[in-house]
Amino acid sequence: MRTTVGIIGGGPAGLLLARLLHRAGIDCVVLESRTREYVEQRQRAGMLEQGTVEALRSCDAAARLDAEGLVHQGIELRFAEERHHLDFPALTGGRTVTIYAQTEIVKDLVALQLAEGPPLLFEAEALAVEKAQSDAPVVRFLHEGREQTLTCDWIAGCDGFHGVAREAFPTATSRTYEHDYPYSWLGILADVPPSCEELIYARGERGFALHSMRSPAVSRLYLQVPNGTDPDDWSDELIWDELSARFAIDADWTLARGPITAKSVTPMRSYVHEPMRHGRLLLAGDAAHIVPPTGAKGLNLAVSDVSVLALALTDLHRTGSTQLLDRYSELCLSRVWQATRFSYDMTRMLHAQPNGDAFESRMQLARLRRITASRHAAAELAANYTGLPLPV
Ligand code: RFL
Ligand code: PHB
Repeated sequence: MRTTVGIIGGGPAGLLLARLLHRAGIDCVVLESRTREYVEQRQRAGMLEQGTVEALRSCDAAARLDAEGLVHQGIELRFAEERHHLDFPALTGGRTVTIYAQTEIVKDLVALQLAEGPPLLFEAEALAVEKAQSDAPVVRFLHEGREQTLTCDWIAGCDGFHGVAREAFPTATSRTYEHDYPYSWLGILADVPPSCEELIYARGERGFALHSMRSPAVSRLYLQVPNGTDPDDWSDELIWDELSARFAIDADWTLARGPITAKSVTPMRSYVHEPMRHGRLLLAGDAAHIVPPTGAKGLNLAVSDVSVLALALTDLHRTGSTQLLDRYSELCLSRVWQATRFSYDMTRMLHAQPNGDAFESRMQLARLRRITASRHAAAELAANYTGLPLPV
């Protein structure tokens, strides 16, 4: 098989890149190791920056998002038995965020791609990227029981954190930066209308909790839990009791309960791989970087990476210039590091320290008080949360 851009991974990064390239008249093939059902059901992100919504609109992939997405004007910070609303449009000159599940973005992009192209192969597992520094790099992959090769002009490694693309980078010129956090998130989906209009980020001595949602009928909630927690150790009743305790504020507010339909534990990690390009292999999304979910940046970064990549490949296709491609890694990493910093700061500000460090606890409160007392500090949070501008 031969194509112009070989895309490894059919998550949001790979699927959106394929859509953007297809619309620009550049042929590509997407190889996805899992089944269609699996990628369409994988529960993950839900909060989209305005730029992410605009990127999906730009390639006519936002019809259902525009009909069903919930536009939010801000978030609530809850701490020390106080609630504080951050008004994003007022703080950012009109920017908002949108709740629309990653599962739905994936379903929309898969349906478009199967209907309009380019080729999308499920159960096609990339084994390795070879000859990345030549003019004809190759993906070796397994499909329908036999090993095959896809020869490309360019390869996009959109295969997530556990993918194989990153392995093709030589260790001598690669650097990784990592930070693990001493806690995880227990996430649930529940068939109950959200008890809030906007997301609530709650900090307290019992630990962090987040109230999010998927639709007017489905809530998504998270609890800070110790690393290594087995979700089966948490009964539904225990989860609701703990969530109620962490969000407790006054007699006027109660958390509505309902049947829990999914439950899982996610560890928290920051990770950046530099550079994001080696020869004709370019990494995008979780394949190159991971952030803890507190800042809601992972999916949004995947979208901004592929927006830059599509622009660079389109520029090459139209003008023959590799100027943008040559700066791909540098352009993406500037935004990646800002999102890494923001996610780290949000995480550190809101989670209880497992060792009960009293000084750290006071620092968290001081940071939160600064944000709620100073319009300048609140505007800084709002600018990062709603999304910094694309580097191009
Ligand atoms: P993905 O989604 O992991 O997709 C990679 C795809 O590559 C496939 N693959 C391979 N295919 C072929 N050959 C191989 N060898 C392959 N190896 C892997 C995989 O099957 C998969 O389909 O990466 P991508 O596209 O870069 O997208 C990144 C996002 O999924 C991720 O950053 C977000 O989900 C992170 N995240 C959040 N991000 C946000 O922006 N806002 C949020 O509100 C938010 N909440 C979250 C989150 C992540 C969470 N978890 C579970 C980690 C909440 C949670 C709980
Ligand atoms: C979600 O809706 O899954 C979500 C929202 C905001 C976050 C993390 C996850 O910070």
